[in-house]
Amino acid sequence: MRATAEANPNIALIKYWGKADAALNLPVTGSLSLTLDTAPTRTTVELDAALTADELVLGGTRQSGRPAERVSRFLDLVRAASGRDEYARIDSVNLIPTGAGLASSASGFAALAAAASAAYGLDLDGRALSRLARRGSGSASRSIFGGLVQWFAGDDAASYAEPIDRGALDLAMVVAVINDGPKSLSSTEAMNRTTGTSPFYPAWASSNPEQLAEMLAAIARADFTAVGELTESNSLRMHATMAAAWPPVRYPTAASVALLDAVLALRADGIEAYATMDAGPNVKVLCQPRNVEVITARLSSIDATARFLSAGPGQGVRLLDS
Ligand code: 2P0
Repeated sequence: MRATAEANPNIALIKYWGKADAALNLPVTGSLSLTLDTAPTRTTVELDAALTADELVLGGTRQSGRPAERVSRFLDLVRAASGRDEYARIDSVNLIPTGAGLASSASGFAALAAAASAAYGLDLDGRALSRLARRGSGSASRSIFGGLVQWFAGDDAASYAEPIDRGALDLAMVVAVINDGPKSLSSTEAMNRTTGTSPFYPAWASSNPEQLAEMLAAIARADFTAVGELTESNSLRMHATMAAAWPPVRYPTAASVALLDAVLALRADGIEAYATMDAGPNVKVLCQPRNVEVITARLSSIDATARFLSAGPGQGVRLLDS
């Protein structure tokens, strides 16, 4: 009747951008990510027969409106599967607040899926948990697992995530947290606008599986350079589809572009660094652990107002004593 779970954010190296089915949250293409070892979300779910509605508390603040409804709709799925109808109290915190919204819906719904399914008495394996987390937020399906993770496109039964052996690949990520300007469009809205209006979207949908296959091959031969080049290329392609939507969707700001230039300059100097960006202005740099310091120093010399985090491969979702 009460359970607590913790999950980490993940950053896609081959992106998810576009839904084949909005109700089931099925992606148009597969994607592949790295779960990070920082900024976990910890969530407790407690059933209470006296409640007349779910109660959501995020970071100590009681929520209403859209976030609360989204969580309640998600819990409806868990109630339907468990045959229990009690409402629940949900208490969720980001243990290392980054102020960056660092994939918080991924860690958030992964932790919620694990805590809620345990609290309602469902015994789900990793695959079933990943399918459940997907219904809350697509990218959450990947935060169920640690390290490199692939999420499959397909129907409801086939669209889940699975961990991939990273072999001898030594991976790290430097995250530049840029705080400028108002919060942009939500990724769900941006995705729907892109699929609905961008003439480049069909090219994305057909080429993304090719880059995913190339990425899997690069990982299998532990070819860091190919992994990095594919990561940067895939991100640029995704943002190009958005630039061609109408009204256009553009997440990179001038500060982001300055950091993208700095990453190019690092490579020109022989330091392997590859940039990727998501639904916001922050720049994430895929690198090898030995280059984290030099990359952070260079990027901070370009942008003195950004904050920098570094991360390695992190673990998948886990239940804690509650
Ligand atoms: C990704 N992003 O693969 C892509 C790349 C952002 C850019 O998944 O609508 O919050 O909840 O399924 O998972 C962010 O979108 O979207 C995301 P919903 P989600 O990481």
